[in-house]
Amino acid sequence: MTDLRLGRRALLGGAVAIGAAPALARTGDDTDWHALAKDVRAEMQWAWSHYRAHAFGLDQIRPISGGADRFPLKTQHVGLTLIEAMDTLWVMGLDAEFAAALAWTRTHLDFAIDGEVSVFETSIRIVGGLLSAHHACGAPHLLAKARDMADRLLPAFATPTGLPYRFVNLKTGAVRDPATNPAEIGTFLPEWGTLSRLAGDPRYHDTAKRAVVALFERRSKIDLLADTIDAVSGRWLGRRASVGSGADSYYEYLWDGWQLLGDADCKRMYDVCTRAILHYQQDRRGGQLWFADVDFETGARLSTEQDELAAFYGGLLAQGGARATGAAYTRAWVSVQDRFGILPEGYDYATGAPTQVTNALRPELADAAFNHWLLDHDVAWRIVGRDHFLAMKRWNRAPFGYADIADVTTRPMRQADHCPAYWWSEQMKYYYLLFSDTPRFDYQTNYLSTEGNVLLGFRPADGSSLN
Ligand code: IFL
Repeated sequence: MTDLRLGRRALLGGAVAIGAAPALARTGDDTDWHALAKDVRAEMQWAWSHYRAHAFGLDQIRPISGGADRFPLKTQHVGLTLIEAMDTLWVMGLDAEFAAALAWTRTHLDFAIDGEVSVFETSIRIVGGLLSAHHACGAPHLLAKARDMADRLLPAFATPTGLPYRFVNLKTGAVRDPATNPAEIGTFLPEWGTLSRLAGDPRYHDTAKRAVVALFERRSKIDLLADTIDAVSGRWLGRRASVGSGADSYYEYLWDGWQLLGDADCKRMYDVCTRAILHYQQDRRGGQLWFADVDFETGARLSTEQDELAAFYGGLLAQGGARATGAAYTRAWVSVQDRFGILPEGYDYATGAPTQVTNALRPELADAAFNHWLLDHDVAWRIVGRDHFLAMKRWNRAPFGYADIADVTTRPMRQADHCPAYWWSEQMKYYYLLFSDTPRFDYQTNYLSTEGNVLLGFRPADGSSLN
């Protein structure tokens, strides 16, 4: 197992301007950022009060009706929102709310359920959520439960290739669906590396690393990955190379393996993949930078449609050193936000038309703004985050919390009765960290997972260090 090396962000820090950013040069000078942070915190507290009253311990509150839905199991609640919200409550100083959630976890977390979950979703949300809550407060049972869940996911990786099946039964270990993708293969290492370090058991780290490397070794001759692969045979089933859905966090976690764990293999793999993506997928049109989907073996262009999920990618490119390119890509997404208010789930940059008019209360643009801001502290990124928050407050606020949008092109926007649990872990935390300058977070040395879980960087108010 690789030695833990902390703080790539600290090493990369320093005042580097984002370059000429006319599209971002909007008024921000008069914004009272700390007052805005208080508003974010108040919205979190308000939404939490509804979750507490109507759905406490259930997976996801329905923000229009006040009901609840289940995820990641179909048959039973596991308290997903509560797990995802905990470290956000903590970093916002909502200590009474955090304490109530922590008390619930002491008696209610039970993962011995005869039901099937997505291995990827369960790891980033539940293993990651429990680890970040443990990082916040040090409670040993949170670490034990994170480990218990990871143990239940491990059977999915028992394939000849080391690539995981997509689904596993939490009680029986029965696996299903080997037709998987880069994101569902390679989004484990920061959480599982952290778990190995804390538990003193290398199996989690080594299993996650094996899967990442096994996929990388199957890249094409031009160093691109396709979107679908058979976990048992290791044969590609698709041809589309993309930075969006199905691929996104594979690249994110290559960089993160280096950033959090100091794993030089991950840095090398990140550099190889990124060089190929920049060479074959970059598409500059009308003064904007986009990333086309291409054939993974020839580089031939397949599509100019972008998933909203890809809006995180500019922040990742900047973290990896390509700051101007990353900023240009994020600015392209900001121009779409300026047009629609809320990003559509799918957008064709060739036609300028949405290809999917929904929005699943997505955090990606706020995520990118936060990552850019951590690197250069340019107020332009705070403004992007501010506009993202204010648009969300205007269009997504519902009677019992925040809701998805069914159609971003209607006015008023039509809402859908669903609040994904990542909302509690991601954008609310990104906004707050971006605006608040809270002493509970180390802005130099930190690590946030793809789900916004803080695995490194929490600080107690008294300045001592946390676990
Ligand atoms: O689960 C979230 C996470 O950011 C991710 N993919 C999609 C979700 C948010 O849109 O990796």
